Amino acid sequence: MSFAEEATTDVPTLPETHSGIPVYLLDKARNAKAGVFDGRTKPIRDRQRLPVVPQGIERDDFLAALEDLKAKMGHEFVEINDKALKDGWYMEHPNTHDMMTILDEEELVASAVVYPSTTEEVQQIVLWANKHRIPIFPISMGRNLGYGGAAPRVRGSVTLDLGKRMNKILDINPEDYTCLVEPGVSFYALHEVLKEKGYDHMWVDTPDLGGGSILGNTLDRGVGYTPYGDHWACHSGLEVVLPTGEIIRTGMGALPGNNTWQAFPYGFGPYSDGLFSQSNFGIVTKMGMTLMPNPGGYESFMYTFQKEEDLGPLMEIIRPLRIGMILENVAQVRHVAQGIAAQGLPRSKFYQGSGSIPDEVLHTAAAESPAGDHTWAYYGMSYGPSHIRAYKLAIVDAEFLKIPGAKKVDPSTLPADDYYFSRDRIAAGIPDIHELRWVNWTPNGAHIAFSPVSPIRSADAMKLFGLGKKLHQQYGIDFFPAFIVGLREMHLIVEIVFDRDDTERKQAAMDCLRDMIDQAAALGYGEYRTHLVLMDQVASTYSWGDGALMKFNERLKDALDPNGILAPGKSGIWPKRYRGRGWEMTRESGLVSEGKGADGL
Ligand code: EUG
Repeated sequence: MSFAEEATTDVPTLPETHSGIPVYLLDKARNAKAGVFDGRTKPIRDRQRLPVVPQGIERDDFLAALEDLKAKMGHEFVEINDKALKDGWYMEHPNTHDMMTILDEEELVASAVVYPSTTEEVQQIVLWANKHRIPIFPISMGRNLGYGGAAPRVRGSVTLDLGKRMNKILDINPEDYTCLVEPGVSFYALHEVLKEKGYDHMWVDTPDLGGGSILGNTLDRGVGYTPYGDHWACHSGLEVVLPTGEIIRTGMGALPGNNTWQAFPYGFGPYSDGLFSQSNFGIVTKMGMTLMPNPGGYESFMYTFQKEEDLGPLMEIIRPLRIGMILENVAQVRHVAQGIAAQGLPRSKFYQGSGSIPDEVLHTAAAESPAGDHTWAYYGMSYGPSHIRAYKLAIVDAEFLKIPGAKKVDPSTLPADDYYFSRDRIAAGIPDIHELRWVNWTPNGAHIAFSPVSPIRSADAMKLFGLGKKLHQQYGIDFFPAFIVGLREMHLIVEIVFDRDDTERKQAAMDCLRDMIDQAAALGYGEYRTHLVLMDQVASTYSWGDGALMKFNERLKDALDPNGILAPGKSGIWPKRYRGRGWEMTRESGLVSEGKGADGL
């Protein structure tokens, strides 16, 4: 199928497929799809690097092992990845590779994909991997876009697509406001089921795009935008298959017959859940999640600020209000550049030059946009009945308007498809697909994120903003920063949008990312999450005490996964068999992801 043919198929919906779009977003998704395929020039290419066999096993042994796996799982539930790589798009994404690849597209690819249907089948796969010493890489739904998508870190790993057949909402407790989900339940899906069941007293917190797995996003410590936006902090209880095949339940889940697994996250003894977050120490097959009570009313607000330097004083205003819960939700402070790009038009409509798009061009475009010219926009929401909101909103208004030139945007002046209304829905727990629009900025648009954490302070915001801007200009990349304000910290998310068929621009993006990571670390900032290709570098910045934390992680890895089969290299944690063989990706290793072999094979 050519991409032109792909473009004509309709968008899959829920519940027709677990990863589909809810019907209320179908038209929006169709438009998004048309936009994506309009800007696509990258052909579907024949594979150059077949067969894909993980290092350390002979091809024939590997094929025999796959036959063994098929016999265990059923032939139809094991697929060899030897066809042309189709990138698809957000709603029809691949599980074989990173659809937004920053490397050569055949670098980070699975050798095969297996579809387990139960925790016991996951256990069988793990035992199989140990027997044959084959690296496996679990994904929930594979939408970790900007951080590697569905791709494994080690080329030729066998991907466990958990979500395809493990996508049940196992429990919803309308009294405790909790649920228990499998890996294949998306934010879209849970939101739909809550509606269907008439549970409008409970909200699910959603990220910008709702197609991701709740379990996967939470394990990766992703964010959403209600007061429950820190997903990891809101989860309660895991079921995990360890790399040697044992199954455990954490927290209260360890107590047979308990009814508090989703209500009390800690249980008794060491709190183990953290070991399974952003790690390669286990495969999570069930997760408890808390749901937010419907606050009985809500109201979005948007303020704009004129100058780049307004960011500093704005942060000083936000911090006490946020910690004091007058600002109640995880808000975004967005740069106008991303606001312009979120209109969904290609960059060429605004500017044809090379180098970073000039500020004047952005301001000219902003002046013509419904919200008017600005540099920063704060999107927030106030919750509760109107008299409660009025109290909080008056404080926010008085404080924000202390910044000269600050404006409160009147939503009634905005068109119905304005980005504002997407933020409004998301902060009210209604998942959307609007955010995708800015990938149309370049042909074959893809994105990769730089995501450092800092306190909510003027000095920190200005340092990180300045560093990012300088390096983007140096590499001729458009700068899309957005601050996501947690409670006492913020995640700066810088999305580099690139043409994934343009080798030179991909190299520039990589160089810029590597410089940003190093220079931020030199100032004391580290990333909360990163792309597969940057994990070694980011892990190396967390080096206090002569790398004591990584040594600890490696000890755990060796104890829990002696054969080093589970997601080798994830978060920079390499099993013993791989260490000292050049598997780490660094500036020097360039765009090569593989080392030389694995010990004992
Ligand atoms: C966003 C994107 C992220 C992330 C947090 C928030 C939002 C973008 C790609 O990574 O980690 C608008």
